[in-house]
Amino acid sequence: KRIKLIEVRSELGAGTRGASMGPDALRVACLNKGSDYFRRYNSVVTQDLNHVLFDKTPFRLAKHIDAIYTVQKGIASAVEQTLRFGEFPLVLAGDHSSANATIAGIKAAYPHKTLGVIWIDAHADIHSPYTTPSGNVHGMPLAASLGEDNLPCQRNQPDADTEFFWRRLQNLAEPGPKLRPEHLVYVAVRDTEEEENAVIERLNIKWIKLDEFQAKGSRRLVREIYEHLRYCDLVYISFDVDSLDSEFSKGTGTPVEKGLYLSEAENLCQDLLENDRVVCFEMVEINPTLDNENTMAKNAFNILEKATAAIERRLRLEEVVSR
Ligand code: DIR
Ligand code: MN
Ligand code: MN
Ligand code: MN
Repeated sequence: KRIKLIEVRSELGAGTRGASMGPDALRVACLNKGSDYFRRYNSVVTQDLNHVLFDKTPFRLAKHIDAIYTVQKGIASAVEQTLRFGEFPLVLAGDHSSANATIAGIKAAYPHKTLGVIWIDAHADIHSPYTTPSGNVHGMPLAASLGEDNLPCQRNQPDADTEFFWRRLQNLAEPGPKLRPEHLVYVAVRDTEEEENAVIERLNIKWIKLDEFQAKGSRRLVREIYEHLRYCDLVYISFDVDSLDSEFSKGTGTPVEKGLYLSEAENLCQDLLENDRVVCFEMVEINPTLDNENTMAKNAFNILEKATAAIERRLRLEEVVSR
């Protein structure tokens, strides 16, 4: 079993331009470090539609949601095909709206399995067009995967076209919710809106804050996370680089203070990825146009190398066992 890189050069869901160059920034960090990472793995690049950014979008409450839907179909199908081929999809994406498609792709490959999601991010990304303060779709992937609109907290009235595409995202790859709230775990989330806090509370979503992580340490927390996800057959880990402290994450659209230290993120990803139920890892939101000396991608690349090494150790182990 091998790792396959899936590069998503889309930034349509972000509020700031430049995240589509995130995968390229990681490549540059790799070259400067003298690593052969990007030579070791095959990669596919999914279709992007970034040219629509030059047009004014009619979707004020979910900007470019029509093009995002097309992009997401490509991502879901690449993830599904990779899994069906027996490979491990490692997704390097621009903006985080991609995660709804990654989740849909995993569910399409394993329709009868229960999926758990570990969301490492400064943000909860659980808005809908009915609650969004910004209209940026990268703040919505989890609501789409959960099939959640959060109508009790409605503050916007999306038009029929927006609702049409929002339903398409919620029903991507196959109809119905892909994820149940009890199978979602937040780590390092610390910048949320009222509407998000309300839905997190109503759905009773597990939320591990930074002080708890730091008090217990990575090992123990990872054990607790997998205990919480004990009924899940498969696990997907989504890593938004703004989970890192803003000191290390200048090159991302929305840096937030009081986040993970580099070594904490490395240990967390490494420990999480040693679990044999993990079928996919994703890293998102690197924006080199906001950066200085490509620091964000250099930091993220170190985490990516550690995470990948943990996946490789596991895949080798599984090979020995199955022989
Ligand atoms: C804010 C910011 N919650 C929004 N979200 C994200 O616009 O929905 N920033 N995901 O990275
Ligand atoms: Mn995010
Ligand atoms: Mn199907
Ligand atoms: Mn974020």
